[in-house]
Amino acid sequence: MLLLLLLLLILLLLMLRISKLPEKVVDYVDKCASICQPETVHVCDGSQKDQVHIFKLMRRQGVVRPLIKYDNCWAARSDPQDVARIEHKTVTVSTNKRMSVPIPVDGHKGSLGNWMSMKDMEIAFKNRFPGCMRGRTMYVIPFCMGPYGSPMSRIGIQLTDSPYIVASTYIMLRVGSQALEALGNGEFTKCLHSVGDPLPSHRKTVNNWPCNPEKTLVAHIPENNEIISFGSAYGGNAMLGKKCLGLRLGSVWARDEGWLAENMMIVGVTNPEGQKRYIAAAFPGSCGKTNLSMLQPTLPGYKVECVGDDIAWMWFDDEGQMRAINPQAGFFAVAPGTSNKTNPNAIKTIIRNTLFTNIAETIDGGFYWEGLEDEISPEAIITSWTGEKWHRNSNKLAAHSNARYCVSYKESPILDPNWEKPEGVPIDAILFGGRRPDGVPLVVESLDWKHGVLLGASIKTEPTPASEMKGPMLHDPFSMRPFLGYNFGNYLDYWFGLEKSTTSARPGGSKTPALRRLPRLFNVNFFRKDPADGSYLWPGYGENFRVLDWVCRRLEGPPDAPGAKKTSIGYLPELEHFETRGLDDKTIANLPRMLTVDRDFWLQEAKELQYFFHTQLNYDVPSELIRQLTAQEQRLYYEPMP
Ligand code: SPV
Ligand code: MN
Repeated sequence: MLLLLLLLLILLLLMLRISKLPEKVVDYVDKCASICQPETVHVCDGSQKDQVHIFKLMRRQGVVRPLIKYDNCWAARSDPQDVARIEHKTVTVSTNKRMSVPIPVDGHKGSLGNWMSMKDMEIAFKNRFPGCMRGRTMYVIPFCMGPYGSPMSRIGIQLTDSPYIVASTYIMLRVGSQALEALGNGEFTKCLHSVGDPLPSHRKTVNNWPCNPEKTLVAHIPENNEIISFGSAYGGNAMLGKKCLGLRLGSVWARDEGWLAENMMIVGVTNPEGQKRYIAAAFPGSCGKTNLSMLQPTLPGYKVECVGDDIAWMWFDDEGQMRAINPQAGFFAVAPGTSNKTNPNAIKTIIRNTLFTNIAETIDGGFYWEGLEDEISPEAIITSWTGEKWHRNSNKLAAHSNARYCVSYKESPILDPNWEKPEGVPIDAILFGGRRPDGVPLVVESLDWKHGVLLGASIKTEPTPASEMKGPMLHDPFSMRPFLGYNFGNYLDYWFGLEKSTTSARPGGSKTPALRRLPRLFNVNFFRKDPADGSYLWPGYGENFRVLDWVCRRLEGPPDAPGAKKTSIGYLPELEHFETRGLDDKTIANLPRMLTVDRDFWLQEAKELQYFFHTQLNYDVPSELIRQLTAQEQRLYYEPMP
């Protein structure tokens, strides 16, 4: 009897907490709770108290350990089977396959997205979710993507049984009561996540990191405004606001409503005269997007400030100016390679209030990973990400190559003062790029908008540790290959079409025609190698600022203004207009090689791109894309080389 009363009391308390939620949210929570059967439900209110509670709980459960060298920093180790985004188990679910993915030419495997039918999704759901949270707590995370008060911002409700995901989402997004206030009676994205390991566990839990790699599935259903994820607690598989809502659903809304949801960082660049420009850049993973967003310029008197390192939501305002907000509020960035040399601002950011995953640790409670060799004593005692004693001559990585730090933007010493402005920041240039050891110049400006879309569509790179993809150079158009929520051919057409459209379109925006002032489009390559010895021709990191400087100076005049030479592949910097003050002699000697057109390379590249677009996009290849590619090939054949 006493037990029954106690149970009733707990139920009443739970209902009271849940009843603070809007009715639609309560319905969603009720429905999912009755399927997943968690032991309890916990609503994340956004308070400091709630965040402290989650970390205490994780510590008690052995999910995190404190890194005592710093202030409120924590380290988690995942199950080694759950360390990255699982692209082949990431799907878009829709009633019509071609709406979601292009159908490749017979005999070719599609590489631009995976599709699942509604029916198969229903089966997959029934096979995974009933009872999946037994013995665990279901957390209700109301979150806002984008600054509060921005007409661009979106609300989601994530349900999850992973305290680690609660803690990470608290850092990455705007979470809690304020998100509920912003929601009011409006629509929200339903985000259901489970690690897929009900208690008692059916499998051996490793590192106190429950997961279910055999049954992992990350599904997006744009028609239902819904995301469903099972089996993984890792980053983009499990923080459903991030790539799932921010890009995959975001790109569908963007197409329907006339804006852009892109895999881009955003920075403000100020010159010594105080003139400021904002630039966005789309690079695939591990190409230095985060480093560029926090760059410490080597040129004196200049300043770079960070608006975003990962995702940009962009639109044209009523004056025709492109504007951008960062829908996220935290970094979830690759740790290895981050050091005082490569990214001093990141190191300053991650010594407080940071959650690390799969890093190595020093015995005095510090972080360690590949790239920090010169910043730590050779005698330091290090434990690797797998919990083993580690030495420099161990033949293993100390940290996992996709080890991450998760920290709020508020900790960044170079946060842009406008980063949370509801009206966003004005974008005047967009950079594309990847890791290209051969042929691709350090920087090139597109001949015009359509040629710029070709540059974006042609992004290729070496595979990143953030995905499970391995192998040679990968095509990653607009760096959106793993992140687009609809047919890639239609997406490229949409980009081409932005040039024509004159109406500013955004949710709640004016529909009066205004001529769009299109941002200028560039391709950059900081990873060119010397074929003779495989060494990089360009020093990278802080020196990449020289490229931003050239881009900013280009924005002061039309594309054919002095400072660049027109070539068949776009406008290349004239050497004397490229800032080389303070650059080392070897790099100065390498520059001409990095700023010329390698005709043979580009002719070969044209063939390879044609093959890729034709086989992958097939019926959905935009005619304009083929026109641009053919025109470039013709120019390479017939135009004199400068
Ligand atoms: C990326 O892979 O681009 C990320 C990390 O930002 S994840 O959240 O895992 O997608
Ligand atoms: Mn990313």
